Amino acid sequence: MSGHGFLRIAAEEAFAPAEVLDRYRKLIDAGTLNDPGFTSLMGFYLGSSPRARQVMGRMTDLGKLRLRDMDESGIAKQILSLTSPGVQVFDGATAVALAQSSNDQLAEAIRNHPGRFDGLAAVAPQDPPAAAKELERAVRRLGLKGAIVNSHTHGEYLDDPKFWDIFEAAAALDVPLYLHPNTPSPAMIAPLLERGLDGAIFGFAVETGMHMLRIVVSGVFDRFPRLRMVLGHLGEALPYWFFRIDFMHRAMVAANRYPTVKKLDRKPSDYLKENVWVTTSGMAWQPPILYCQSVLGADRVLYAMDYPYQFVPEEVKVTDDLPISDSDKKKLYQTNAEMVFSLAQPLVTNFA
Ligand code: 1DF
Ligand code: MN
Repeated sequence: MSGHGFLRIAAEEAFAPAEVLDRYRKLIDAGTLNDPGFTSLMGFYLGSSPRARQVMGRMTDLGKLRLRDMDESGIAKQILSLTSPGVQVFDGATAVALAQSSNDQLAEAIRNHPGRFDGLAAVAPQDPPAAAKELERAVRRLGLKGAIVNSHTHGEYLDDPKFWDIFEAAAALDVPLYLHPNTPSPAMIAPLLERGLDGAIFGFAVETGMHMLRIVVSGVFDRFPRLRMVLGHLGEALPYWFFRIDFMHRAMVAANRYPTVKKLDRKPSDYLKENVWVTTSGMAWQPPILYCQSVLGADRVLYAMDYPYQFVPEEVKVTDDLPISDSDKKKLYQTNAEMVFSLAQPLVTNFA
């Protein structure tokens, strides 16, 4: 898998302990959760369709099968994370406990296959101080490289200051926070669900792009200027919107139109260019990859596959064949990920 002068690192690759999938099943069967997106999408993946079996058969594997698929598609390393929606659908106490056990299992898989895996910690936004503590444990004791949050948590978004312990911990530990998609929150899902647009086809991007914009306009990056975040799916469409977002944000601030829309230190797009990295997950198509490299810079775009949801081994050829320099290709596949996730950093083992 070498011989090109680069290693292919895939940055948004999912796994799930069987125990978490069991809990999803129980939650759906109980019928007590108000989250139509979760019920519909996870209900589908826990079912018996060929696609569900093919995805879930790979989801729980952190060994032979996964490594064989990586070898077949030329992936040197997966940066693993607990699948969406992580622990965010559970009650707080359950979520805190499951995040810990999932992170422990992830760390074990990383230890068992040196060089092939790294990982991002699951955290429970339901309990922000516990999430911050678990992130610290995951980074300092388990050697994980950051955290993942799967957009809304019970309909709530991270721009609410009650969640800012999580941003503070990520900034203090100097690790990135990956804002991964989730199905749209209950308050916005109905018209998407009616036409089957709630999931990865489009609803994920509507939900997650909006969530990132809420974070930007709320001033999170003014409060935490060194915070690094990562978005999948080539930035959930936001890079395409920079001009209009900047123009309208400025106009709204000038008109003093909303009490919640305040002047920021910088333009919205400045934060999206300088605090945010984007990955190519699920977007194996040259035009938007080249567009993102041109708008964000070649240092800001990282390769991801989105295994096992998106596993088409030949797709790697799309990125291999990009009409870009060898050095930009190495950034895309390898060095940007090494930089943003600090992959070379040794684990601090003397943390008490
Ligand atoms: C799908 C894709 C489902 C992703 C996911 O979670 C998910 C899909 C249930 O293709 O239906 O996380 N994804 O990461 O793109
Ligand atoms: Mn994904």
